[in-house]
Amino acid sequence: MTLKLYELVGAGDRRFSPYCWRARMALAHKQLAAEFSPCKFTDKELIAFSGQTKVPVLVDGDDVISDSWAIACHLEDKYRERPSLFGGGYGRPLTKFFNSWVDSEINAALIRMVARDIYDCVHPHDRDYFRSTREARFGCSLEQAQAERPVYMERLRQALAPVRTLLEGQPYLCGESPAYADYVLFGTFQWVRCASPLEVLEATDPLYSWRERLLNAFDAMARRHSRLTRAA
Ligand SMILES: N[C@@H](CCC(=O)N[C@@H](CS)C(=O)NCC(=O)O)C(=O)O
Repeated sequence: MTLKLYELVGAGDRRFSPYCWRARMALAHKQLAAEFSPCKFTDKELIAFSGQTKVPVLVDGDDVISDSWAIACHLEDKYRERPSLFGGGYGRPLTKFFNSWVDSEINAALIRMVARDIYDCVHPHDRDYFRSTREARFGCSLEQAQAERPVYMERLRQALAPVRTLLEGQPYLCGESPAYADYVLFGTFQWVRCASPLEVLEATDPLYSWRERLLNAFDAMARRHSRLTRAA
């Protein structure tokens, strides 16, 4: 039975959602083929069967799963014989903590830094929706949010310090090979890479080399996608 992942699509077929990238990388890790079904922000009717309004949504036979964390747990539990996303034991709760930390500390800072750039890359039919919902959330215009970039860049640099220290001693957050915690944070960098010209990592940063390794993973799946927006 083919798995189907509903994922966000922008102008020019860009796939830039950080949460959809988590699901894509998790599927690749589990060596599962899937059909990818594009869904604009305003295509709410396409995913109404899932009982909520956000992507990613995974359809796996009779199972319909929304939320990237729930999708990762579903894949781990249903495909136990395949490479593990969490590594067993306390790997899952610790990864859940990391998932929440990335959402609240990293993604929340980054969205303000690239909100105006994302506006340019969402599908033209989604632009008004994106602007009105995000400006209501930020309490200011997309342009004002993005103008605060230096403040949030510094906040991001400080927040990522422990991750940087870890990557000075090992190639992936999960050790010698990547697993779900790597995909959680990678989704964030892939989001920025696909949606904005902003380079948030310097070439000397251990996070930069880590991101390069993940761009090359699974036959360079993520690198091929970011070619839509970047030369590399
Ligand atoms: N906690 C959810 C967040 C999913 C989410 O926010 N998805 C965005 C796309 S990046 C979305 O569908 N937004 C719909 C909207 O803003 O209307 C997850 O981890 O999957």
